[in-house]
Amino acid sequence: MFSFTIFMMKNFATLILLALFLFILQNGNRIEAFPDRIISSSSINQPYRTSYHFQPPKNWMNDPNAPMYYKGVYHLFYQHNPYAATFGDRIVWAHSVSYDLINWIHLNNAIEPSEPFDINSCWSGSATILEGGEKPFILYTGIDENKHQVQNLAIPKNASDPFLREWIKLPQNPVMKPPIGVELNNFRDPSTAWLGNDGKWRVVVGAQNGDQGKVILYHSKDFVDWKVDSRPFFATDNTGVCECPDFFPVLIKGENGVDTSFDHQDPNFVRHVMKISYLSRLHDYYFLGNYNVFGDNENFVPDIKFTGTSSDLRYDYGKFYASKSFFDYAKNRRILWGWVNESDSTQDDIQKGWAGIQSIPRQIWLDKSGKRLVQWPIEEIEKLHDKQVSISKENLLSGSTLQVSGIIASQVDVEVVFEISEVESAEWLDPKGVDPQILCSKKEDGSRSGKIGPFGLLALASEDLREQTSVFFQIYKAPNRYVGLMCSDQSRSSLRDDLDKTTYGTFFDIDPTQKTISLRTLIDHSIVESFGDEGRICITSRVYPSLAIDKNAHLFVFNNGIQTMQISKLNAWSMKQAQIGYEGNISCV
Ligand code: DQQ
Repeated sequence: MFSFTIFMMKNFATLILLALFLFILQNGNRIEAFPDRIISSSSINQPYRTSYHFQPPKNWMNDPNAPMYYKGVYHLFYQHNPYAATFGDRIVWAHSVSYDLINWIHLNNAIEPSEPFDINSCWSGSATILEGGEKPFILYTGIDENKHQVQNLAIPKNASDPFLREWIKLPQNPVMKPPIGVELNNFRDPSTAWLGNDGKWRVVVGAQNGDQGKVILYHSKDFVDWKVDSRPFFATDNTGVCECPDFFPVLIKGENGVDTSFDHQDPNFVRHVMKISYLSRLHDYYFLGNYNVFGDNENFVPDIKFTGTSSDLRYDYGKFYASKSFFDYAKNRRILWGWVNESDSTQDDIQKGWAGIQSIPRQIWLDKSGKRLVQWPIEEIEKLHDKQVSISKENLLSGSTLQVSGIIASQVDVEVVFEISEVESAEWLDPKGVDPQILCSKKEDGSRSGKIGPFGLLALASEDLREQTSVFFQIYKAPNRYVGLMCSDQSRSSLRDDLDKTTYGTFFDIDPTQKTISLRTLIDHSIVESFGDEGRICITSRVYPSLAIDKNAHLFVFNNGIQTMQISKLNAWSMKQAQIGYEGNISCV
């Protein structure tokens, strides 16, 4: 019999429900119902806690680690400081499980510093499931007794426990030490491994030497004894360390995902993605390209090299870092998680008692153009859809703002499709050398105006619009093509002035035959997570309104362009709270 500690129970009825829920779990039956959430996002003291984005009960969280699907259960581990709302020098792997990636049960920490090879922190890593889905291995970075970075292996104590509650560190640890040409404190974040046609496992690890960022390849026959490949698998100059490399195949056609070990030799079916988190920029960049295996020589060659300019491809042009994907065997899809950090001060985080949330898990696949990836919130979030309001075929005249009433605008999923007519009349802009982020921040007489756009949404807005986070598009005619600009402007997101209110933005290609442009935005108290042009462009921001809180938050659609825009359709759903259970010695804010 295991014991449970339940904190912050508001009433006896909830306690009974939770006990019943855990009793059923303990007896091996899968149930979909979760107990009522214990922390209320609408609490006066906690207006910025989210309702349906993943976050720990309290304290600091950063990178998602080792997401996986195992024996009917989704697992998310994450970098966590259990002692404070700030990053620390004893980072652990916290652990939560879910049946649907939306409702979660927080478990005890899975991996904590305890041995010479990880005594100063257990940093990021990944899971690989071996032996036909029966044996999950975790490779993670340990900060050892000398503060050097090494890679370690952990396996479940009891692989038949679908919750994988307890983990054992292997006696062979560390299984990788910084090789020659790699800095001792810049060697970290092993990826999910893949199996080559020669029966050997491969894994990549992020590293740095001088200003060069490197991704280093290792081989192993047994997953325990690893041999380094002395040639970098992938490298970029003047970038600094490559954190959290993620390397995986994507199908050329279709939205399904494939296992990381999918036949890597077949270029007719798959392309490869290398994602790097560059610490120097705190952004996640991805490269599409070829995975080459020529005898002993293996590398990844990107179609387009890193330029260090705004034309490099990113998963998200706002706040989104240290992301990790996994192949979901249950639904044949690849799912991406990313860490979304705060935009308030460390002092604010200490006061709130927490910092860091995860993005909504996103399904990810290759766009039909083959030139970029598409990301879309997993279908399961629709389970949280509550009251719906719709608008269709409504004209938005130049300078107009239309309120979307009848929903809880502080926790909403909204999708709007605008009709683009007369794209030929778009104003001229040569995007070469123009920084989209600066263009997004430009305001003429307080409100931008162009021919087609800006048009979009005002999220987490106060009734008088003094507070608003505006997510919008503007369309331009460029040399030989049309381009869209997508922006998320946080400059008026709060009356508070002690916040990072950087405006985010990017250019993207518009197909001239395209008649509509869509924007889906997930609003959740302090996060505005947007998917533009059917998920080809994502921008996530963190905002902390002082007026537009809970029931005082409003949602508007607007058009500041000269040309009338038609809302072809708009659907908005108030979102229910995700249900969160607690097991083990977990305490809440
Ligand atoms: N976070 C981890 C590192 C990783 C970094 C430490 C990325 O392993 O490189 O918490 O955010």
